[in-house]
Amino acid sequence: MKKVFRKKSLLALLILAALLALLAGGGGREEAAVPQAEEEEAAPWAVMPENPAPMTGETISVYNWGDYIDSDVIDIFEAETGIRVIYETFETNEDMYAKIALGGSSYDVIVPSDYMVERMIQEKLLQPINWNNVPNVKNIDPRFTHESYDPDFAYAVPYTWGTMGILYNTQTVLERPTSWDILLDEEYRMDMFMLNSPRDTLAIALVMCGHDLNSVDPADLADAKALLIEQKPLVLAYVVDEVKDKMIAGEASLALVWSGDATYCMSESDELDYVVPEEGSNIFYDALCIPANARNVSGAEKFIDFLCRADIAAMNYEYVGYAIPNQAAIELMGEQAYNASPVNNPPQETLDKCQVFKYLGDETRLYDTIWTEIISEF
Ligand code: N2P
Repeated sequence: MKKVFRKKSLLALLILAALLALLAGGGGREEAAVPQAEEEEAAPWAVMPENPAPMTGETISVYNWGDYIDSDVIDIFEAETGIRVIYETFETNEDMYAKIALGGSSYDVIVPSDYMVERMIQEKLLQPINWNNVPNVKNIDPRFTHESYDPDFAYAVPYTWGTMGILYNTQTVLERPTSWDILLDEEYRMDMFMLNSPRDTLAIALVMCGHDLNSVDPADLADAKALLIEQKPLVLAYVVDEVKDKMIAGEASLALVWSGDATYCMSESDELDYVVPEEGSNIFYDALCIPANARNVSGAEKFIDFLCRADIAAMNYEYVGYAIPNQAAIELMGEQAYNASPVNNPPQETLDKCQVFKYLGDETRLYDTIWTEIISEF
């Protein structure tokens, strides 16, 4: 996967080079001509240290979403600290939770979303973070801290945020969709992907039925279930990370996706666009947390602090593509360039219609049962 914003970075570099050339040569001399654009990308925000630290034998174990970090970031961390990162990925909050709650595995850093942070705090599966050891947390915009899922800002460092919406192919979906209803349009039979993620997909079905996306009313959920079963003949597949390559390859016209994945797809294909339908959607926050049973807490703190560093967060943003709460990184990249993305910087009226998932306590089981029934129904 290449850097999401490579094209933009290259453009910025060219403009800078042109300005420098003008300043240096007054425009007259041959050798001050604008340098040719290199094939490769602009200089990254952060670079590998020239003399990597020797490996210390210390390790940290990180459990993150798929496609959710630039591997260069991990390499630089290892080279700067001598701490080796053992890295594993998951596709949904529920998969990650099941693994941690079963207790068999121990991770030092995990990346749950809002409602899952809330659940894991309640279930004592996370430990409070010692901010003295994470000084770069000062780079996080305070508008993203003290959220409802971690009101005391004690357990979770906001990493990314985004919306859920529809990624669509402008060659086959000729009018920009405004409503989620397009996900029930017979014209797109076997021509759409849905998220293989119970909370996300059920939330959209709830919204399509006119219900609250945090509803636990069995009648509302029965409506959502009926809608998703009715929709099944239109669905080519329920997928998570694979949706990106499939949409770029033009395998379907529509997909329910997270905004950062849309950003990536749109950087790879001019035929794709993203919309948050007018009925509203989910806004999510994914956060760096230390599990209660972490083995290397000090290593975890170092890694989280490293990810909060402005140059590292900027570099990581350009790879991952999801909106970030790191104000220092945004300033480094240029606020204007960062805000230019309508996908990552939606208008306020869109945000006003988006809601955060709440942890639903025991009712979560109802979601899980319904989801299994939907997926296994033919
Ligand atoms: C990245 C997954 C994004 C997580 N592949 C959405 N909460």
